[in-house]
Amino acid sequence: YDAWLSYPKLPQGNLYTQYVKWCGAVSVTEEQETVQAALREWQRGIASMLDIEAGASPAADGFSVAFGTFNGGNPRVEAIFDEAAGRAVGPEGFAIRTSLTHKCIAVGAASPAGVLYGVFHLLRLIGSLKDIEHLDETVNPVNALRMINHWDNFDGSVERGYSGRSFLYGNNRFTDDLNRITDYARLMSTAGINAIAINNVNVHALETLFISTYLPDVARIADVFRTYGIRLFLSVNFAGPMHEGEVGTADPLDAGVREWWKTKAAEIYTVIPDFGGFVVKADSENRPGPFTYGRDHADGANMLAEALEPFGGIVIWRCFVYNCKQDWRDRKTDRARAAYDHFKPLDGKFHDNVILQIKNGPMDFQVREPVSPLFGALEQTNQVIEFQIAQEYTGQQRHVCYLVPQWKEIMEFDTLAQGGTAPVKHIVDGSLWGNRYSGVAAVSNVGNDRNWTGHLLAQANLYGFGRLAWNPELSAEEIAAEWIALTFGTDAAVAGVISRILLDSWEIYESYTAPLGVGWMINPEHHYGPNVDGYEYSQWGTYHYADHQGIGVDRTVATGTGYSAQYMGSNAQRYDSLEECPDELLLFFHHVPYTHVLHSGKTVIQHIYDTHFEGAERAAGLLAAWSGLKGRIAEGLYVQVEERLRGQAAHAKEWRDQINTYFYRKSGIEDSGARKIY
Ligand code: GCW
Repeated sequence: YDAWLSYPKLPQGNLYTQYVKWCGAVSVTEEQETVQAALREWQRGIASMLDIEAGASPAADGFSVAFGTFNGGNPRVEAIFDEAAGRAVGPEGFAIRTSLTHKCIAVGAASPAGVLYGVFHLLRLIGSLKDIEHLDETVNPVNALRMINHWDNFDGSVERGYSGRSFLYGNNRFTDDLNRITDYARLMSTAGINAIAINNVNVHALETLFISTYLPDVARIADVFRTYGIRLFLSVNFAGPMHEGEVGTADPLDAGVREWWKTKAAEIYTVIPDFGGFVVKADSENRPGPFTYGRDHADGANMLAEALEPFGGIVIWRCFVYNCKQDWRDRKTDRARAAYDHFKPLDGKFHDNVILQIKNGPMDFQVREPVSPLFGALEQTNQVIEFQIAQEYTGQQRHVCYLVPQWKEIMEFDTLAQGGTAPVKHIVDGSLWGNRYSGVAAVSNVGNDRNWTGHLLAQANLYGFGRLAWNPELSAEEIAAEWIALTFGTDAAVAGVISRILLDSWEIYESYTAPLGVGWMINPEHHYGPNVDGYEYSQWGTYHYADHQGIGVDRTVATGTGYSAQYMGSNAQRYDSLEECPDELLLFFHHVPYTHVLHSGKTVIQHIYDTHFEGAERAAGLLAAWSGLKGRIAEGLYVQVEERLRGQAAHAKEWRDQINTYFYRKSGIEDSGARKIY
């Protein structure tokens, strides 16, 4: 339950002695609630890790820790940081410095939230056994918006939730358990999150009333979040004005509709003065939107933006827009093209308090997809990238799949925008185009399960997302190491095993599921488990086109959907070319015979067999590796992961067999290794 705020007890030794020396006294002078929350976190952490109380008065030998805002009146903070030091610290950043002269480690920040981030930074250093006697760092978050999207419904269900039910609502009521929400806010803020949308983007009837009838309940959650530097957002129903029967249309150009939204915005800000804004899924998967009135997404988004602008609110408009009533015979309509086709022509038409939220890939959070070509294509539009921490298509938190390496790869992808080096990370952090708003968002993976995420190891994705959003330069290894130390303690052998499991897990999951970027091959609706043709004849535009000769989607310019041309320069060329296309995305871009030879030297069919046999074996290996931890970590933690890894190993075999058998029968080609194919 405490996750990365467990603060495991540290081993005796030189560093332990060092920590005890410095941390026995703490000086905080501000009453401000966020600074006080930081103090509570500090005292909790120190008591648990070091077994000492951090008292208010300096210890006899004079060593102490002090923290506060630069102008908050804490004499030690003010003595240790001069004005120049303060200037280097951004609105949410902090400086941390060990002063031997003052015998004080000071954390100074421009804002209370910065103090909280800084204090947790120091706790993290201690929790990972780092020296704290020579600190001198200034740390600012790279991304301004670091956001979590909940897909929680008012009835307590969670769309694509794999960790129990919602802890925000149940039975169409807001929860009374503000303690859990407070702990959630602690977890989120210490991971660096500063914005949370609390309800599903599919806004149903009652949730439509969150901006009216239920506003007081929403405000109670916003109060909790505020203490932890988190702004609350709501997903809204584009047809809201009609829903309440006050206006007969939701046409964004209708004066009455515009007035309605303005009034709503004003009402919201009277009770939640720091309200973040709206998240909107419109004209997507049967949700209402501006298309009904012959208007476009810019008309829709701008209308809401005008209503929020006077209060500093923003509109986060999702780009997950595509035709979900397709016919598999139609080879020209391509879901992958949709986001770009819809939004590229609107570049520059959005108000500057609108942010487009773009899923990382053109399809839908598959284990492997190319990066959305909208990144780099929108030069005059604020944008955030949307990841999915919830493992909808990556094992649903029954399989371990540490997603930070995938997110890193996406952030590093060079879009070649402006003809130069333009990785996704520089687009979403706003530095490439100098956007007013920018950042990173992700769909949450938490629920009311005791351990928050169902699979204990899925906590690493939640923590990892926050850390990566804060600083995309952190490596997947570093993030894993931090999370492991904070959760399991500092035993190096334990860390080695867990780190390996995490870092191998994405590749392993990919290897026994859908091959070479083709995606899907899952059971319809709930999306769990293998079903090669599960989506092959559906309306959702998710096909692999496997027949007895070959497999893959032709997205080339000459003979396919032309999707490859949505990329820039050599990216377009590389994907379009059968010779140059990277193996892992081959079937995303090309339809090839099973005998096509990959860069790896293997045929496509042999690749499928090999990866599936190896993948299932490696999944079993994860369980074996974990078994080595028995007795070395808390039994409760050990057992829950063991149970999941056991399930994964068995399920990976099922994947292996379903996929291999299907393609063996389709292709009629034998496995060169003559292994058992059912
Ligand atoms: O990934 C798909 C999910 C839907 C989801 C949709 C979206 C909230 O299967 O459950 O709806 O994407 O992102 O809007």
